[in-house]
Amino acid sequence: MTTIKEKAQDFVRVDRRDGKLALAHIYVAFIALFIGGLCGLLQVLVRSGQFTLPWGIGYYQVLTIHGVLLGLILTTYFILGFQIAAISRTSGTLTDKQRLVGWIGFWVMTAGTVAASIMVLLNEASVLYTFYAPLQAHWIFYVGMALVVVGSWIVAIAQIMKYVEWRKANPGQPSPLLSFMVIVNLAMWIICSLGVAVEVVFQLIPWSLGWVDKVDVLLSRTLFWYFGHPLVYFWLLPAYMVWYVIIPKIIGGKIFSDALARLSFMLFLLFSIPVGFHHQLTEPGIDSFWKFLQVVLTMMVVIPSLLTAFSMFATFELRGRQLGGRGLFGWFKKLPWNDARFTVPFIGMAAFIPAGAGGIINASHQMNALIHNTIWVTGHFHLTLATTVVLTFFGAAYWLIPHLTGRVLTKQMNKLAIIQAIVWAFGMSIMSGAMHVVGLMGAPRRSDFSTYGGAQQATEWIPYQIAQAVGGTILFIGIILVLYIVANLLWFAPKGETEFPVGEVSENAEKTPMWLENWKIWLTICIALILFAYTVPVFEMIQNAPPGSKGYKFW
Ligand code: HAS
Repeated sequence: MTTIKEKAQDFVRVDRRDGKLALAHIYVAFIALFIGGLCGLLQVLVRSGQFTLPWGIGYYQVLTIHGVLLGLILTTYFILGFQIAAISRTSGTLTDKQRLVGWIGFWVMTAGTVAASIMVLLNEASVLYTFYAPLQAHWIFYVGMALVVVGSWIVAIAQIMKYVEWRKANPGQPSPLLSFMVIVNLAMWIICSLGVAVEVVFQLIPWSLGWVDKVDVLLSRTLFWYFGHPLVYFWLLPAYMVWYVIIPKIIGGKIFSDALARLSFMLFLLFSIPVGFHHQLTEPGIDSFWKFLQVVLTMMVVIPSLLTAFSMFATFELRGRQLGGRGLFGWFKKLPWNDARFTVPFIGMAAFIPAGAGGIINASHQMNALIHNTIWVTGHFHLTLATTVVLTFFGAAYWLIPHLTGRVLTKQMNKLAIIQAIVWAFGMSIMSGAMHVVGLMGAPRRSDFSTYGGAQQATEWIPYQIAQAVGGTILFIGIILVLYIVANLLWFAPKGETEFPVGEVSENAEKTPMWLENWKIWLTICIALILFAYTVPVFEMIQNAPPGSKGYKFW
């Protein structure tokens, strides 16, 4: 096992200039965590029925800030920052041109974030993070969100340029695993975000500016969910990068199989996009055959997660046995439980077992009818995104930030980081557990219970709403703790060298076949699947659109 406080060694360091670009993203991510987390606290208090927001602040305004800042801004910025560092670490320092492209993307995204945030704060865009029509926001909000997407493409281009350069310089060789994973995630992101870009540019902006009177709601939701489901895998895949590539090094083990890791990422590219209808199973206007098809494809996207579970268990068991663990579970005790870089993401992994089971329930058409639009769904994504993914990001921040700032995670901070994760897991178990249970009792999500003195609430829901407030308050303490550790790592921790750990592949693993990196094959299958799943239903939506909602004469 590598020690927590690294001595000056021959680490491969991320170039300081690339590190600055990565850190700029990470700063924005943690600012978003603070503001978004505060709004989360306000929300659970309002839903408990015991608290009313002061100064005329609206519940949906707070909910929009929470969802946009945590679901869209924290994630996108952290992921792009992490990926810049990962590409620079494994494929080499960015050229000046690539870095400049990265900075341009960063500033475009940030201009968009500021514009959209101002509109939400002014209560001109309380449309939630899904900005479903017919809820309408100020046009500046939509332009801001479009800039965030376009900016992210520009940052992505900088990373892709480096990868292409590496491939050209090393013909016939598989690229470094971490770089390959970054590029799969970006390919998925670019293909899926085209959907939301079309929705925003061709439907929502013209409508919010009054250029068209109506908007085709079904089409706009379809374009959103074409983007929205792969969006959740855009969040998940960087966590998987940490699990597959970083964690084996931290525990002193090896990557179980490079080929298996690549295959699982490629399966995500194929199956994460043509599944958006599983968010629209209750919507009329989509033929049940297409819903059925996308439910089948959703079950396919579970497979790479099962491969990941298998691979992680194998890595842990092999390492535990190497350290002398005996019997069925003896190896488990040998893992480095006192190292936050391992334990924090591990808690996230463990949470993914019930979280993933919940996802499978959601995707099953009949069971979806029970939970759709209930707060069960909110419970689901607080386990997946706000626990599995977020705890993995926190665990990664504990070595990434000191690596980039030239500092070290001290023993005290390491201990606090483990406490933070336990606090988080405890608070989340209460909050998300209560959400799941009361969701099954029919409690709706996204409902403002503060009006009419909470009269819309069924009395049997109230104890669970209070439990959510208790869990949410504990989670907010978790946010304060993580921000304290991050501030320490940014500005106050002792100077020193921290490793950016990158695992090596086990010598027993099969050689990686080159077809796994043949983009022509994979992108062709990916596009064919999207066309198969979406062409006919979208054509039918446009053909049967309500009068006036097509807006443009050329439709
Ligand atoms: Fe989901 C709704 C289906 C995964 C996020 N999901 C949402 C929403 C969000 C979200 C944000 O089909 C709400 C959107 C909204 O606002 O309306 N989801 C799935 C399925 C999966 C899934 C099938 N979701 C995620 C992930 C997310 C996420 C990941 C974020 C990061 N989801 C749905 C559906 C809906 C939905 C429906 C719509 C519901 C509705 O009606 O509105 C699958 O990908 C899950 C597969 C995962 C597994 C788990 C594998 C386990 C692993 C851990 C191994 C652990 C180890 C540690 C090794 C099968 C890899 C050892 C541990 C020890 C304890 C020893």
